[in-house]
Amino acid sequence: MENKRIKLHHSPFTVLVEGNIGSGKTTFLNYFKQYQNVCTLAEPIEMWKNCGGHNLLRYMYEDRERWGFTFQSYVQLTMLKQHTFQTNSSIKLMERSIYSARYCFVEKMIRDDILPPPSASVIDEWFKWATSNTICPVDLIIYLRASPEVVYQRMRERNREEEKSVPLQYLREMHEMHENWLYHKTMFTCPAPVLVVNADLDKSVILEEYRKVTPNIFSTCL
Ligand code: DGT
Repeated sequence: MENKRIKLHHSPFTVLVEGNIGSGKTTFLNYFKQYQNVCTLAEPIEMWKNCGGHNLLRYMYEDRERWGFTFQSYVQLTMLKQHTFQTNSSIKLMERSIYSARYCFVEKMIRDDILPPPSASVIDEWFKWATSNTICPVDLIIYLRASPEVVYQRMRERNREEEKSVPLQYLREMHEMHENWLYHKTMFTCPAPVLVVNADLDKSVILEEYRKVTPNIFSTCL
């Protein structure tokens, strides 16, 4: 029988790009596409919008109580696929992670009573198994730190169909989840050192900000 165990043949320097909705994670990843030894893994949002023909992202925003567990289960699976993705590049940049899914989004659902305790336990058992089995290694976290008002404006401008009903208050609350985890470090542990980037800056000047952190990403892995 074929051995289907997950083996990580090559372990690249793995960087998680984290930050609130609309903080510029995709732009950050796109900036690094110019480097040949960097593998960039965008968030699997297209998969969330089409799981066997079902738009789970839309369902989740329409009825978080009904679809919260379904959505987070699928997010966790798709994130695990990203974490275990094999590359020969020396650096792997990932948009979000199994960690922000659990520590920010699932945690918010638990606090809002969206996820009943048994459902939260199932997610947690999977999460604990995955993160204690060295299949989700992390070396550095880039935190794109942006104010809720700025990301709200960006979210409105990009006009993603599924996000039309997302209020500023939700972005404020998600901001707090990210802040407590990655900035104040009062909630959960960080799986790697955190580098904070001012993500409020306008697109015209943000590339300069990205340029500043480039040595941190490259030097540590050489
Ligand atoms: P960017 O490039 O910083 O603008 O990134 P976004 O906003 O395209 O990507 P992200 O991950 O912040 O959010 C994409 C959408 O998916 C957004 O509506 C929030 C949602 N989302 C992402 N991960 C999770 C999750 O684990 N749970 C829940 N409930 N929603 C999530």
